[in-house]
Amino acid sequence: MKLIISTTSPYSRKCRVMARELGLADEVEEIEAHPFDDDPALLQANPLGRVPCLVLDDGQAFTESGLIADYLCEQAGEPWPRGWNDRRLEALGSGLLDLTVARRVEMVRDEGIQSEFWIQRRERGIMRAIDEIEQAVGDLESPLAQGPLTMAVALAYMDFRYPESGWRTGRPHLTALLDAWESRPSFRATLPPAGT
Ligand SMILES: N[C@@H](CCC(=O)N[C@@H](CS)C(=O)NCC(=O)O)C(=O)O
Repeated sequence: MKLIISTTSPYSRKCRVMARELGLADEVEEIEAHPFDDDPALLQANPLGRVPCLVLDDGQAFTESGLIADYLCEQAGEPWPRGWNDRRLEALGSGLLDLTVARRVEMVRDEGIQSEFWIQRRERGIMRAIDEIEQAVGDLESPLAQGPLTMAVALAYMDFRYPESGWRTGRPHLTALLDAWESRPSFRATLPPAGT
């Protein structure tokens, strides 16, 4: 199968980390496409024009990182716990990702059309979400599940695109969660290239 990705996309990173963690790296060929270049291979696989997109050997394409993550877990024999608590944590982590990406999109618009209203609205949402997540991950048994991974990917993306947020201050559980993921080869192998 082929996984169409961008190396700076946190949604792509989640799927790339999972392929490595689940022992599927040899079966998942990564193909790079920058979504804003309207790469024909990406548009053919995913009419939404977004990464990641997983294309199976029979041509069937899966969009949405959460769906791709579930598919990869099934292929690997469901080695990670996946109850409602994990799904709840994953939804919070995905929401944090969405807000952080939306903030970034607003920040890179030309100055004249940037909206301070939307930037501030996203930032308030991000801070409320990480406070909630700090409580929610307090008694996690293991970082190896989709919920904690999604949160770790979102926090790493904040370090990458919103480093001035200062999210670590007063949030020891989140700091420990990202530290745990950053020590893993799968996470190190999927770092966005420097200077991007
Ligand atoms: N909900 C989607 C979001 C994917 C997404 O927004 N990817 C971004 C890159 S980080 C993208 O391809 N953006 C291009 C666009 O929105 O046109 C998922 O979880 O896969």
